[in-house]
Amino acid sequence: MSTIARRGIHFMQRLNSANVSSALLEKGQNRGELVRALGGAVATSSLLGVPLGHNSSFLQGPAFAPPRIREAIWCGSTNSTTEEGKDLQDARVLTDVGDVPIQEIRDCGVDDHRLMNVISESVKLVMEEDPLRPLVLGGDHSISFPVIRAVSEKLGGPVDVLHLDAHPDNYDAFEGNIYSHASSFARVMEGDYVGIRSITTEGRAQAKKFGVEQYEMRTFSRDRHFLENLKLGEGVKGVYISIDVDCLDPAFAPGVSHIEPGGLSFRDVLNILQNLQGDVVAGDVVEFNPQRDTVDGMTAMVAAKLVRELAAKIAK
Ligand SMILES: [Mn+2]
Repeated sequence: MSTIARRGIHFMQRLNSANVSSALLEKGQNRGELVRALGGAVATSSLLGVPLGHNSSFLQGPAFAPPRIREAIWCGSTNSTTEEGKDLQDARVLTDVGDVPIQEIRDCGVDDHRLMNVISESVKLVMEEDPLRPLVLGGDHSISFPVIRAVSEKLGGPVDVLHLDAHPDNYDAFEGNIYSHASSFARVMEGDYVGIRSITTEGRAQAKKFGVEQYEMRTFSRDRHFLENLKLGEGVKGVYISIDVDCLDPAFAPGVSHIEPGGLSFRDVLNILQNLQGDVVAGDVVEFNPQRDTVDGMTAMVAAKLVRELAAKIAK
């Protein structure tokens, strides 16, 4: 039996032992309802896969990432506890609502404008199920725009965006594509960026235009103390964290489309995440490209640990 199937059975056994009503278990499809029945969760991270890779300017492999990340989250080589001690097997910490069927929708001839709306609507559906909060598995970085739009619309106001990336992704329309993975943050239009090390003149001009704070790798050692003690989300609806796996140095995460040496270490990213003060309302982990990973799936494990620690940050 696959690990994921076995985990599904454990999930149902836990619900049974927690005296969740059998009528609810039989319906069984509504994760929000099941988590509420367990009681005691203020916020539960809910995986939502968005297997979209066609807005990449170079390679399209990120479309294959969500199942590889799930497999790595539940891989028997590690346990289900996060660094600060949350148990991912507890459905109040982490649950999963599956993938948006991106390819099937595209096969019906749906264009990108409508596809972005489908992604936004899917995120809103997750958020309707209190206490679920979306933790989105990319996909290329173009998905952050419809996800952040949905989170902000659903919460009724702006959120602070913490964006960790080798690239600012703020071209107005990269190669003419307004939905390009290199343009998602021009659409989002505001946020704080960390880890930038591949930036063009347009990237700097766009950041200035939108009032974005950028922290570059070349000055990271100077900014480290500040970035590892961020306080975000005050006066807005919360904090959104978008992690492009290529924010990491390729020594830590070779399985990405755009290999850019000189990045953050895995521990740098965890320090930023774990010390961040603020209400994290949603997030994404994007741009893992399984087609460029090592044979033993090292980057899948790296992406999975980013998801696990981000899940712990969201859940309470
Ligand atoms: Mn990037």
